[in-house]
Amino acid sequence: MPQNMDSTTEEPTTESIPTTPALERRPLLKALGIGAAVSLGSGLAAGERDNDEIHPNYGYPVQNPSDIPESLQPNHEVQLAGAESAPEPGMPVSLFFFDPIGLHVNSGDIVQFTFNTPDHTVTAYHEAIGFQQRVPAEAPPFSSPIVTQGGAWLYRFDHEGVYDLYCGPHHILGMVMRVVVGDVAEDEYPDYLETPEEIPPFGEEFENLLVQFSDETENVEWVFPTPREIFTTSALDPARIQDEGPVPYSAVRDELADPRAETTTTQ
Ligand SMILES: [Cu+2]
Repeated sequence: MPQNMDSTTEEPTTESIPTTPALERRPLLKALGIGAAVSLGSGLAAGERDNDEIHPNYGYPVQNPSDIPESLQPNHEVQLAGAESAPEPGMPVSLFFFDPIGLHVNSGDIVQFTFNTPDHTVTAYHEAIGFQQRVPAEAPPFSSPIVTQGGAWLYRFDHEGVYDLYCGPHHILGMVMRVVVGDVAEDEYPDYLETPEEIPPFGEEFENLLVQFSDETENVEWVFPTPREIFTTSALDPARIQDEGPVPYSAVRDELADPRAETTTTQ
């Protein structure tokens, strides 16, 4: 009996040898990329894109505007621009800006944002991104990546209303813009147009900080236009954007340079 037991336990150990090639097949499958092919077939993995779809959160970046497919040809274009000359005395110091800075589009229109200068984003004011939501309630939080210089980013504006946007790297320097989607009558204006105090002032914040940390900065003056100042110009009034079409950056800059010019006409 013990001999039989020994022979039965010995047999499987000798017979188990043929199973080793089966185990070695796994690295081979991996090397051939067969595992990867299976997951690709199950749909788009996170971060990949369908070539004809503008992602609701991340839009559609291209390294070169000539790479934009025929089905995504834009209806409008906005430049992400930088100042070409030194600012004149008395003018706000606008180093980077959207141009046009006010735009009227139809619901479903595609806007191409062209990165003429480096290091920008196109980002929605949204609670999920850390600011008061200043896009329609149905709009998701969205942002472009930092697209390479000369590239572009597409976004489709699907919801009627007012979209306030900013550039992440240059928000503090007043790089913001407004898009009005569809026909928005004055009695349909969103509540956030009534709360400009929720828009970062930056200037006041930084003046206060600088004074706190050094006596030498007591008389410091913030020379950049603040997002709050820009959004409250009459040039970016949603009715005016709808009536007059694209608002060039220069309209806002000129208004900020001499605010009395706007008020004297009404007095
Ligand atoms: Cu920027």
